[in-house]
Amino acid sequence: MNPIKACIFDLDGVVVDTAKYHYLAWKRLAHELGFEFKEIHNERLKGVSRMRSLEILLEVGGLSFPLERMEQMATQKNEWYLEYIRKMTPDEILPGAKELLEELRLHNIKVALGSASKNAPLILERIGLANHFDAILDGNSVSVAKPAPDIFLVAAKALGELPEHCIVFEDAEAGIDAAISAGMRCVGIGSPDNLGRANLVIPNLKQFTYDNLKDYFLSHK
Ligand code: B16
Ligand code: MG
Repeated sequence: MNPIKACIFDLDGVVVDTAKYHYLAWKRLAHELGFEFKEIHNERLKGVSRMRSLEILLEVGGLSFPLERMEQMATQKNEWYLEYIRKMTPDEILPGAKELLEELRLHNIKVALGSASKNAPLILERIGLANHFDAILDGNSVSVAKPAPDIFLVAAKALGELPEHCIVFEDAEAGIDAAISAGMRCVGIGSPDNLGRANLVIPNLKQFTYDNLKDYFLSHK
């Protein structure tokens, strides 16, 4: 049985709900381009990089543009997104996330952030959790995004731990696939309908403890 030495947390959907701000900003861009971007479409953007999100959005609108124009659009969307996240407060931390991070460190389990977002450091600072991680890896830390395993592999390396000793907490299919490719065990946060490939799926981190983690992973292969 592999021990648990480190936990790697995704940000959006696990620690905070920034998907709603991404949605507002993408919706505004779609509106300017003359089509409607619905909440159901937004599901496809969870966990994927900014440029991949834009590709999906343009696919929904049936539009295509040269790369240079797409880069301008992504920059514009990010400026709108930043208007929202600059106003975030610690009240927006999802239930149970801060408690679990603190409990893990108390038991000498290392914790890292492994997010696709290039805005992760700003978000952590706004919600007051920047000092709760031993390492912070974000969209600037790797050149290939989830579902590639890179973000989680660099996080394990930054913590000085082997992938098989790490547990990933993820809310997106792309993130679960990234964890599996990295050779890590993972907890899906959300529904087994789309996160069924995770070892364990829970609805949220509310009242989820280090004991729950040990009970599951140290008694299952
Ligand atoms: P940014 P995560 C992801 O965060 C979001 O789920 C995804 O919707 C977003 O496109 C991606 O970050 C990039 O974000 O535009 O801020 O760089 O779930 O990996 O923490
Ligand atoms: Mg996420």
